[in-house]
Amino acid sequence: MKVLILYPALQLLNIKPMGVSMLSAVLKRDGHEVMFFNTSYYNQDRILPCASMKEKDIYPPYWFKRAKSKLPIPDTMHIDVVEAFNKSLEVFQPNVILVSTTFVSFTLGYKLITLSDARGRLVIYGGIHCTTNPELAISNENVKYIHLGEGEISVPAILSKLQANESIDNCDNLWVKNGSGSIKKNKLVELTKDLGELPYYDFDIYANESYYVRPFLGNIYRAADYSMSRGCFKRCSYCFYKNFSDTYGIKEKEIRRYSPERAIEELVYLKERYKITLIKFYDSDFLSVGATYLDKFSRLYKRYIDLPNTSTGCIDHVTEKKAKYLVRMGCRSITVGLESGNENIRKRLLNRNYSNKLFIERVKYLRNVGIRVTTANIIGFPTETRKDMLETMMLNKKARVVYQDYNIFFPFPNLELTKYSIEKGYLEKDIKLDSYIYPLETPLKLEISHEQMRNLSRCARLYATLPFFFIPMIRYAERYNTRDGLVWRFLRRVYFIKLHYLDFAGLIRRIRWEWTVRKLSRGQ
Ligand code: B12
Ligand code: SF4
Repeated sequence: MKVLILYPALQLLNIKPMGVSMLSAVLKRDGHEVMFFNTSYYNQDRILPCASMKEKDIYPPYWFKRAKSKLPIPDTMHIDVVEAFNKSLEVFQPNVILVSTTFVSFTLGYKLITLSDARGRLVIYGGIHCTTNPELAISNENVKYIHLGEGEISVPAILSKLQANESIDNCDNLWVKNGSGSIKKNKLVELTKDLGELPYYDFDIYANESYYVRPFLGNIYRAADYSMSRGCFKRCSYCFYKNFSDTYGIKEKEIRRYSPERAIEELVYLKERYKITLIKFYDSDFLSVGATYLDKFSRLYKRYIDLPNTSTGCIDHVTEKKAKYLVRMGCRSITVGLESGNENIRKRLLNRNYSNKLFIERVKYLRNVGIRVTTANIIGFPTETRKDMLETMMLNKKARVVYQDYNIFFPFPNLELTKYSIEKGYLEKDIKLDSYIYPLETPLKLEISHEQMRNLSRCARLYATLPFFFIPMIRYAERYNTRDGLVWRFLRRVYFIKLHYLDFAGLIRRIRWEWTVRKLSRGQ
């Protein structure tokens, strides 16, 4: 059968989505033909949900100038996405269209399907949004099929029904809307127990060079996006994983993982087939891996892969031992989700139980072996004040975090923290969330105004990175300067000079890294 996978990504996103790479691999293993369509490589004006997005105000480009200039931009950016999609449909003539969605991308995908010639075709929506918010997803007019949960077992079963010209209305993991509007909710299949049974990720669908090219620590690499686990030890109140694990009855500390040998086997394959020079591990929490596993994995990695890599994880899972193993496997940088620097908010609201002291100590473990630490932060949680938000920046500063991202909290429907926000009056119950731009706008009613929060978020990296004597100027830029203001532009320039040209910390990091490698090779 011919399957078109639609990935309705918003921004120019040069990732290879892992769910899609896996679905494609599973489908090809069963002899199906796959075409991939990514909206983010086209002009999206016709499908963007609100005006400010059309004005290209989605992500603050002023921070990315330097990096962007090095990335190849696909030459399709001027083409209308609906036209391009119609052309793909005409050329490929798919039997079924699979739309892979998160909350933000669902609206884009739905609009594209509605405006395009796909309207009359068989369309199945799936992915994280449909799994977390099935009721909301299927309530849209013209959505007949949605898929919940993982697709490795259920999607091949759906395809074989289609191939045999049989109805798919009884297939596991599917919710089906009938003509009368009633919904048939089929049962969920169990999750794949042994990840080792899965095929290798399929990157053949990513023909454009932009999917591979990544700037990293001043160099350009060909990157593979990889994950060797499913699941997470944590149950953060703002994350889909809490709902997912409740649905499947997954216990805490239960993570499905490839064996070290299986992961290495696949990485060797990917490295050779796609001429990979950098691995990006996108596991929910790469650091949750045990020390014994990491010891073995890092030895095999050093022997058979030996490529620089970067990963994401939770800081409380770092130990001194694991930090050394990470260096052995060539890890140069780790992104940790700090989210809030206020201990009380982190523990009480977010379900993240560690202290600021522990955060600083564990960042130090990584810094001591020469691994760069970057953080993902969120401001604008319910109850949060400007002072709390500043604490996040100050904790980053205190822990000497090299680089940080700051998003404004967005209450994805059906999550614990969203329900809390409604219950406590921070969020209206029936608010239309997709008219707010994620992650730049908040639908929450907070003590701090929306504009003030956006200004603070614009200045957040300055607060966290520049020396203390700049603080009065930053405060001025936050209060009185727009992003074209003179003081703001001056500070931004100082920030870039510090980050890129006066990077003494980077120099020390490199020396520490080499030192650790030497110590490890001497068996210390
Ligand atoms: C890794 C990750 C990323 C990586 C992705 C790297 C990559 N190359 O894929 C990066 C950092 C780039 C990223 C970016 C973003 N992410 Co993210 N990310 C995750 C994370 C940790 C894992 C997702 C994953 O890959 N899972 C493994 C794959 C195999 O599963 P999967 O995608 O769900 O696919 C399976 C099924 O869903 C199903 N399936 C998928 N699509 C379809 C379609 C059909 C038709 C069918 C039948 C089945 C099906 O089959 C697949 C195989 O089993 C999750 C949290 C978590 N623990 O899951 C957040 C998460 C998905 N991210 C989230 C968000 C918000 C984002 C961003 C918007 C953040 C930002 N500030 O920009 C962007 C958006 C990217 C986009 N265009 O959509 C949210 C989404 C919330 C929501 N309700 O929508 C999550 C859930 C975290 C959270 N806060 O709850 N993310
Ligand atoms: S640590 Fe990350 S993936 Fe795990 S529950 Fe929290 S936000 Fe979700």
